[in-house]
Amino acid sequence: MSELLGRAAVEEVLSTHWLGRPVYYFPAVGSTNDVLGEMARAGAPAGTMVVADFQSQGKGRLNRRWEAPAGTSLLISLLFRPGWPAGQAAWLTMMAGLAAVEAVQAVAGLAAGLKWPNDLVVPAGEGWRKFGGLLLEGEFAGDRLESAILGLGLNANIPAGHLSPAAIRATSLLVELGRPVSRLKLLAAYLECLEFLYEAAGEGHSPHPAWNARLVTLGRPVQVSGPGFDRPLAGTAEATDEWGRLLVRDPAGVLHAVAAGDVTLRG
Ligand code: BT5
Repeated sequence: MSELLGRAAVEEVLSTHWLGRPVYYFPAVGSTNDVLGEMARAGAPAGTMVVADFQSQGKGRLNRRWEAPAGTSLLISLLFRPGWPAGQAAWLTMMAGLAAVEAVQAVAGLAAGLKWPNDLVVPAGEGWRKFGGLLLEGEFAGDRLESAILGLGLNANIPAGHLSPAAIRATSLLVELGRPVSRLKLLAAYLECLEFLYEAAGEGHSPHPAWNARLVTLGRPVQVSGPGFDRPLAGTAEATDEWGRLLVRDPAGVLHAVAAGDVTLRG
């Protein structure tokens, strides 16, 4: 079992100016995104963070579940109030993915990648194994992203036998490295990097090139499925665009820009 979290312990390691402040720590919650969502509606400031050691109703996309044993993971949500054009919302997921793999590299020495659109993965054979995921929930006012809750679940120290049985190809940093990783150090590194990227984005620096370079899915035969598809789209994942859409070339040569979905490798 890794070190305990807790508000004081988190505050002590934070090196950010505003991101992750104030900190609200809960030993157990339903979902950190839901708790922070309520705080946001009550006027919480940008930067507010909710950290938990256990979630009974952890959420993935499309009402899927995010499952992690108590005290083993990073389960956090951050509040942003960007005021960006709505189409730019995916930048937050991009920046968070980049910050998470940078943190994993810096703290654990593990080269990680990103699987479009929101997975943290390590390469494994021809494919990958997932050790984390991001969940962005936005509130829009007209064409503006008024506020956004950015959730991160990162399997730091989940032992092999305790990975969610529902999860396909799940792993943890502990499983990959054979030793536990400090969740506090990971958290501090994640926030520092994310704050830097967010401020750079405010000055017009797009996270897209760096994010695109970390994607493990490009140039490969894929199948994309999801609520927006009558049947799965098969093709080659050629590239992504500035707004995070996956550009898939089908066998007839038509290029499809996919905003949301699930990607699996073909063949
Ligand atoms: C995600 O969704 O990957 C986003 C996960 C975000 C979780 C964080 S935790 C803090 C914050 N508060 C919340 O309530 N949520 C966020 P998606 O791409 O839809 O993937 C969900 C799928 O991942 C599930 O259907 C399982 O197959 C798999 N899964 C569940 N738990 C997992 C785990 N611990 N590790 C790897 N895969 C898992």
